[in-house]
Amino acid sequence: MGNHLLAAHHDLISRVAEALRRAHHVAVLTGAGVSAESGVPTFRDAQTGLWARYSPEELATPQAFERTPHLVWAWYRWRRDRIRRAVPNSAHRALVEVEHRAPRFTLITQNVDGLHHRAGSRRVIELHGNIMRTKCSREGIIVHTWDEPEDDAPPMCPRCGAYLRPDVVWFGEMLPQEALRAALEAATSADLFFVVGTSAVVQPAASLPVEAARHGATVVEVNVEPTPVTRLAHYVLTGPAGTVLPALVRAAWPTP
Ligand code: BV8
Repeated sequence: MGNHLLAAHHDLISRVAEALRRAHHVAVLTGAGVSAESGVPTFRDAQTGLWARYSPEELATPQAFERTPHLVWAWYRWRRDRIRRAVPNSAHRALVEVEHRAPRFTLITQNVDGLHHRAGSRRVIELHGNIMRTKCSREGIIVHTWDEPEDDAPPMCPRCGAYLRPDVVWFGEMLPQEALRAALEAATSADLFFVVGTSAVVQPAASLPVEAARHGATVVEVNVEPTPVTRLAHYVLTGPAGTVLPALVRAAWPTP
């Protein structure tokens, strides 16, 4: 990054850090970009290997599970294995620090990888569920242990025999009502709203920064590229979340 860019960036960081220090309620919406530096592929990353020929939108649906349960189950098992090997990165850790410092803090994530919890975040709203949780596809109850079948077939519910499925929200499925309500309440009451590492296209999550701005919040976007949120953000910090967020925390709360 050239010196002039660095200087502009530095000035921007200082102004956002000042807003962070003064904020009463900080709310943050994260997307796959905060887990990218932990090696968890984002939805926009080209899928690799066997999955290269599929797009997440066509696999993360009830129809796909209905039609090809083995394929969808195998995709989630592959993703769970990658997530188990991933560790939270400095972006996740910076958000834990903000949670400790802000008078009120709400973390709303679209991610299903559980890395915010593993980093130490406590107040986390998981809008789209959690890939490490598995439920009965018929009863919806969470199942903790099951017999892994020999082939790629999804395991059966020990109670009713229906296929098990990941406890995530698929396209076309309703979001968990309580999570969505809490996220909307946070977005409309926050005075500082961060949007970090999301392409901001998936609804209704992508409406949260719009609601926040409508209710007078200062909106800060952290991303490596422009998104539909960029035009409504008051501050746009362009760069990887793993670099920008720690720099913000250091500037807001310098440690001796
Ligand atoms: C609902 C869980 C309604 C599953 C996910 C037309 C047709 C059909 C449906 C719709 C339609 N129009 C709108 C819809 C609704 C649909 C939708 O929004 N579709 C989109 C594609 C247009 N939404 C839904 O279906 C939702 N439900 O609307 O229900 C309803 C109403 C009544 C009755 C019944 C139903 C459900 C949406 C939830 C889907 N599930 N995930 C799983 O994980 O397998 S969504 C999934 O993609 C993620 O969870 C995430 O939310 C979403 C987008 O991903 P991002 O997180 O943004 O990641 P992405 O890869 O896109 O971008 C990464 C960003 O990070 C980029 O900007 C990149 O620049 C940046 N980045 C990269 N590296 C870094 C970085 N930034 C910073 N630092 C870095 N290092």
